[in-house]
Amino acid sequence: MGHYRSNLRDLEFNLFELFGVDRVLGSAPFEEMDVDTARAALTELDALARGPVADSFADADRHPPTLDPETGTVTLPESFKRSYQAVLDGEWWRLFVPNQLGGLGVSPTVAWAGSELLLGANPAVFMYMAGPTFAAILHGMGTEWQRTIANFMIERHWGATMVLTEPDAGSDVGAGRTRALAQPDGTWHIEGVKRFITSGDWDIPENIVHLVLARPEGHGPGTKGLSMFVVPKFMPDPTTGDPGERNGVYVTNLEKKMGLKVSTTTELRFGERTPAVGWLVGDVHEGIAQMFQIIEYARMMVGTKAIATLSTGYLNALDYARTRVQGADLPRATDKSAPRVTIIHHPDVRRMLMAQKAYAEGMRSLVLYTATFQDRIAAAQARGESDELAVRINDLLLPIIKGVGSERSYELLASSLQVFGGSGYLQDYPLEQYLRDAKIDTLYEGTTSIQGQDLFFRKIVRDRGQALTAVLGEIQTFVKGEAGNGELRHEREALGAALEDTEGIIGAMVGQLTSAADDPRQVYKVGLNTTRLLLGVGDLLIAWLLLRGADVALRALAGGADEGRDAEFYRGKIAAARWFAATVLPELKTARALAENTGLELMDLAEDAF
Ligand code: ST9
Ligand code: FAD
Repeated sequence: MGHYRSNLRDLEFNLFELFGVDRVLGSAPFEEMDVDTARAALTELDALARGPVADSFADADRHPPTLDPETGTVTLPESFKRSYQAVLDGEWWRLFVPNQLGGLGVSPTVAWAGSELLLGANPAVFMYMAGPTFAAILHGMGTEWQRTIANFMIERHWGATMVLTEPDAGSDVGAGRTRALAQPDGTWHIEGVKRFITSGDWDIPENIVHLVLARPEGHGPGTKGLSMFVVPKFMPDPTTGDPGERNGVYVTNLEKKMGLKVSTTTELRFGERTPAVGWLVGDVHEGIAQMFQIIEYARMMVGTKAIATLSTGYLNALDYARTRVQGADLPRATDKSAPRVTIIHHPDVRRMLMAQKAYAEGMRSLVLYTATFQDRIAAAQARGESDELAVRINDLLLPIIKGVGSERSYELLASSLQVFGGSGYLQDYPLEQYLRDAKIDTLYEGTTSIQGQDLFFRKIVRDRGQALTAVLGEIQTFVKGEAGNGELRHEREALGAALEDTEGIIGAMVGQLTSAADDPRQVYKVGLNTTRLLLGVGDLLIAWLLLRGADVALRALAGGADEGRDAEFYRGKIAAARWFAATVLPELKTARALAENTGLELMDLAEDAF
């Protein structure tokens, strides 16, 4: 059996039992997909993910890509290429491509559910598939010529990168120094050094298109002075797309990393050997806003990747706990002749397993709940309308998926490994690689600090609380409702208290921000609380979604769910929700007290005292 343990049952539970995605399938723009086709697609993806995609997971880690510094070309391990090819052959690269550009007509909910399967099995395979998806975004904002390039990217399966980071411009993208020089023929020459660029070179696609942020001469400082350029590795023939002359962008370093080794992380130098020719995207200087269309997609992807890894980590740990025999059952621990039991009998192992289960399933619900707003956005667009509230809520939830998804997954993957005891530390099991591969998720696409700030300053304060109020309002309705038919009364009360505590944290932070108008140092207090808020809102949402799931499960059981697998599945959903409400939600009270009593001691402390 391969390393990957998927949870197709829970994905389908979320889609069709919890969020009623069947209601949007079959109507524009998803008219080509009904529930049966969606289920069939997920079943096929599941088999592909557990089989050929997962196959190269360990081998590609042990035999990472190599760089030829002379030519700047990168060679991927053969085993990995086979996994990539299997996804390509299955036409799954069309997953996020809109219908009119050759997509599969899949709703975002179904597409993200399918993505979890690939991201859990071998995340780098998914990431190398960026070309057609980035092309679809470029198509939406590019000039006619750039739309032609986008079509080449889709039809010919080119690679693509997003190129922001520089040695002195990481979180602070606006500090970028890469220059763009306008040419008389309307093209631009890009000059500078970018670092940490994912998929900067690899030896499968015939061409790679770099989407690069650079500062045109004379433009102002910060992110607003940056523009976005399309810079191909090979200049394409304008009619056929055939790769022509080599463009002046080269990989000059391949980073050696802790994990996710098969995903190349490269230094890219522009314009050092020959000019690096690019085109200004859309002929407008709106680089950071354009790049954020890609970043938003990538942040959702990173959160989903992390959560997918936690889920397989948990299911591997569960398998191990069911078979590993060690020690006696605790009530008989003093009886030295008592039979030895499997470790799933031990309370502390159960504690670890339940934390992993509840977070993995709760965060899966969070991803798919967010995707329901992407479904709404797409459906409104198909009607020629715009669903502003759905856009705002999607924006609000993205930093939570990315920030909470990555932090909690990494933290709990350590517990998955712990369940294996010393064996988890060995390469005999996938856990040590899961942990190494998942650490990056708290770092790239904006660190957790950046997600927390994005949540508070942009998605709450700047939004004037509109999206937040809508979501918290739904939670309040659930608290006051009858969900669970009496059986979830205590849990709904706990959720109500946690909702008040979350509002308390936000209230405290808004107060701190307001007092910064008179005393600017007060804003430090906000900065001391942004990650606390991020994790707290995450816990609140996870609890709410788990309880909604428990409500569905209770009704399924009352309706006579199949004894055996199905009934146990539903009982597991109820148990996870109850455990989360009883164990995690009370922590929000402490978080609130800490937020309300935040002082400036930490900021007053001299650096030498640290
Ligand atoms: C990276 C890549 O890390 C990692 C992995 C790449 C993997 C690629 C592969 C992807 C997978 C694809 C696969 C598909 C396959 C599918 C098929 C499979 C089978 N939302 O606040 P201000 C904009 S890349 C929207 O003043 P500062 C906005 O335009 C590197 N827009 O910021 C705003 O203007 P306005 C990632 C936002 O102080 C403007 O920015 N690096 C948002 O100037 C200025 O805003 C990072 O992420 C937002 N949330 O700059 C950098 N926020 O206000 C992290 C800002 O007028 N750092 N804008 O609307 C930050 O995010 C900083 O906060 C900063 C600050 C740079 C924005
Ligand atoms: P820094 O910005 O130096 O941050 C260091 C620490 O300080 C962090 O803990 C951070 O949270 C904190 N910090 C920084 N600023 C603030 C602040 N204002 N407030 C509070 N805390 C702050 N980039 C691309 O453009 N394209 C890619 O494809 C890409 N792929 C990557 C792949 C890998 C494997 C890696 C490691 C990185 C990749 N990156 C890519 C870059 C990645 O997005 C950056 O590493 C990330 O944005 C953080 O920047 P930094 O590493 O310079 O850290």
